[in-house]
Amino acid sequence: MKSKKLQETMNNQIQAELYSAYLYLAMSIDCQSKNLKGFANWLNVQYQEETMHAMKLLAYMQERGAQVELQAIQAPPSKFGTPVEIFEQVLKHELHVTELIHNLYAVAIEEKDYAAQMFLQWYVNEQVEEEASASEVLEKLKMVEGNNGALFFIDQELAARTYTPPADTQE
Ligand code: OFO
Repeated sequence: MKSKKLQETMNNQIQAELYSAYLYLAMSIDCQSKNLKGFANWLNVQYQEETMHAMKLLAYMQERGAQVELQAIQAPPSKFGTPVEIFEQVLKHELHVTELIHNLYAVAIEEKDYAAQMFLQWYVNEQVEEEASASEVLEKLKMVEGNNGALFFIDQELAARTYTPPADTQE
């Protein structure tokens, strides 16, 4: 990969994905401590997805002979509030990550790196799903706010989520 700017922006994105992983892991720990085990599971799966997002970028950079430089990852908060507040933060964070991905894609265009553009389309699509899954849970939670019985059922539903690595990252 020739462009230093693109390498730098990809390195920044690896950091952002690892921070996302860290953030969702912290949210998962917070939910577990509140006995919201299904929420904790959903967020733990999200943590695994984010780690995969970082590793997929890292492997791509290595494949292209780019210089991978890992950066410091800041500590996430440890308390996130109610389930509605948690998912508001998840959605807000995903909207922010979408902006970062769009910016990275724009750099690949600016630097005329056509291969990177093809590769990054996966992330552009993935962000559509990331936003949709966060919104779906948030909307459900808003509908049942204050109803603990309904919250229990949502918790059970979220307990069923499992992590499936994308086909190209499976061994
Ligand atoms: Fe990696 O998509 Fe969420 O942050």
